[in-house]
Amino acid sequence: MTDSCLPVQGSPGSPYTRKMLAVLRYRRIPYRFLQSENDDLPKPKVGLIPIFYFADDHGELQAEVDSTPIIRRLEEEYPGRSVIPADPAIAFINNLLEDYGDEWLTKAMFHYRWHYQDDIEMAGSVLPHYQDVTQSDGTIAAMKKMFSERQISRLYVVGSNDTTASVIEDSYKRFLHCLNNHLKELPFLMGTRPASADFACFGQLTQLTQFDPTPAKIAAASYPRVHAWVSKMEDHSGLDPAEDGFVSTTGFPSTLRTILKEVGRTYVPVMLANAAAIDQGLDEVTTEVDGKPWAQEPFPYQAKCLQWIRIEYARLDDDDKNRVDEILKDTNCEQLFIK
Ligand SMILES: N[C@@H](CCC(=O)N[C@@H](CS)C(=O)NCC(=O)O)C(=O)O
Repeated sequence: MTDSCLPVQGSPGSPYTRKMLAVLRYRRIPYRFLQSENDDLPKPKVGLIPIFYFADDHGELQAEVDSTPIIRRLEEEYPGRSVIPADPAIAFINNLLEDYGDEWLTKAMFHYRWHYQDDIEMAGSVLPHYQDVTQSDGTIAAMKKMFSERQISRLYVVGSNDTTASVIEDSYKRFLHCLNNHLKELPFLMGTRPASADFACFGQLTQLTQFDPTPAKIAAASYPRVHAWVSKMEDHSGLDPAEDGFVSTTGFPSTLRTILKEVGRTYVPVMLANAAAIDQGLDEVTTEVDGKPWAQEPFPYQAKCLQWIRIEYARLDDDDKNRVDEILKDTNCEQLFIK
């Protein structure tokens, strides 16, 4: 390929786009950010953003989506400044936290954005401009209506409904609290250098703490440290990571274990109930989170995520598995691997 800048299509309002742009900046991978659709480029198999265009062996661009495997592919194609810890046990914990960011925090993001009137108004008014800021007010108004109605009608996908609203909101507040405490000790989730879990949580938090008015107010009022962390995460191209900057299983930070307990309280029961519902062909997932009822439609992609985590766990050797088990003991995350 003549142009060595990796083309990426996405939008500033997309948490996964923000996750990936921040990875590219931190890793110093040259890219070009396409903020609108380009008909000359191939379409991905699934209509999601961000889309990465990788050249194949013949130099033809192929469209890829799904941030988690793309991060692993970038690790292979661009050496240095890795966001995946070298120790397999710590890498496993990182992957679990990355999935929590991608698959659980996104529930809070989507819920707040399309549940509350102030938030609907904000997202509905601003997001349509991201395609093209010169669009007329009339065009924007029509898009605002269409887009908001579509997104509100899809709240069920992430499991936001009257039963789950308070569970999702309580979990967002607890996560901010735990992250804030952790950041008093360490600048990143996995140590003194950023890992893919940081980027996943960051992506969702760009919207939650800095865009959508209801969750942003909560963050600004009580967690200015987290607000600042999010702004800093956007561009760590100037950070020089220490080779041994990731945490280790000996002396594992207690504040990170507290975050894992939060993961075990919410993400774990819902991921398990979701996978069980899909296995049994049920049309509703029901469980309890934190003693409160949870009900949503099954989400097949999240059952796959659980399968990937289980495969990864099964691949750990005995020593790595023991060290992971020791960290996850009594966090409820260990339930993910008990069949
Ligand atoms: N698992 C995917 C999720 C990507 C995703 O859900 N993207 C959202 C935007 S943030 C999307 O494209 N939704 C489809 C739509 O809005 O039509 C990833 O990690 O990249």
